[in-house]
Amino acid sequence: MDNTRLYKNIVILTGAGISAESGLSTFRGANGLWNNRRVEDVATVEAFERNPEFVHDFYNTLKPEILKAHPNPAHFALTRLQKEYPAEVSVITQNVDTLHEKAGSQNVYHIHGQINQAVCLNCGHILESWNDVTTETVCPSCGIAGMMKPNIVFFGENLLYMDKVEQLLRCCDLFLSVGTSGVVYPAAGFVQTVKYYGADAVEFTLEPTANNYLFDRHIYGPAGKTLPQFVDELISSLRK
Ligand code: BV8
Repeated sequence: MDNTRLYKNIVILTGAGISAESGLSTFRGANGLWNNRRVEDVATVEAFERNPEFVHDFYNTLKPEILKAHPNPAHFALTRLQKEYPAEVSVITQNVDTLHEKAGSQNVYHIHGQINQAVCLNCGHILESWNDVTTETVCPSCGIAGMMKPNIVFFGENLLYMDKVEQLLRCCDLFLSVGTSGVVYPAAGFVQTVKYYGADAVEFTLEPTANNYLFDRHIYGPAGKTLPQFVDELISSLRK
């Protein structure tokens, strides 16, 4: 990997680890969200059909903590990269929090959905709300009650923005994967796609991940420290 290379299309994939230093739990690490509950009971279509109140309640309880969280230096490093590096810089996030937007990032694609959105299963309207959404919530567009689902991509559901994502991955020449364990597909397979198209790929996590053999470079440590340093290196390389 050549640090002085001038990149044109940078794609960053983020996961729960980039929000860890903002105080938000990851899924599979120590006291992860999935540690004391079965994914099948919360984040699957069957779970929602079986017990929509339980699933709504799970996400409603996460909203206040996510709403009050602040972006950390890792989020701000990506915003700086977008502002100061002469390339198309896109953020594909698996996270349902809005910390990238709070840090001022543009071109953010929430492929697993967003906690502050619900979708009407009757008419497809997207309701933006940090308040509780329940089985009683009336859709402001079609007026039907009880058809709102958290706009979260459950296991077994297709991801959002995949046409745009496929186009970004094909044109990418630098791929950064930040704070993701590389176990959930198809996001965990994005690195394979960008490598096929000749990109350089760098992974930022705390420890080796499930798909780490596919990356050219591994930078272990808290992204709040490692990512600002890396962005600094990229921007200073412009002046060489
Ligand atoms: C789909 C919503 C087509 C809920 C989520 C068998 C084999 C392979 C694949 C499959 C299979 N069977 C089924 C599948 C497909 C399945 C899948 O991948 N399953 C896996 C688990 C085996 N995928 C799907 O179903 C996807 N859809 O494929 O559609 C289809 C259609 C019909 C039928 C079949 C297929 C849908 C996937 C989306 C599921 N929804 N979340 C919610 O968010 O509440 S997934 C969930 O995991 C989150 O979105 C999360 O973002 C994602 C990944 O987790 P991570 O972000 O990586 O978090 P994690 O805790 O795991 O790791 C944190 C990392 O950060 C660690 O590496 C750690 O080291 C690091 N870290 C921690 N702190 C820091 C740090 N790094 C840096 N600094 C720090 N400070």
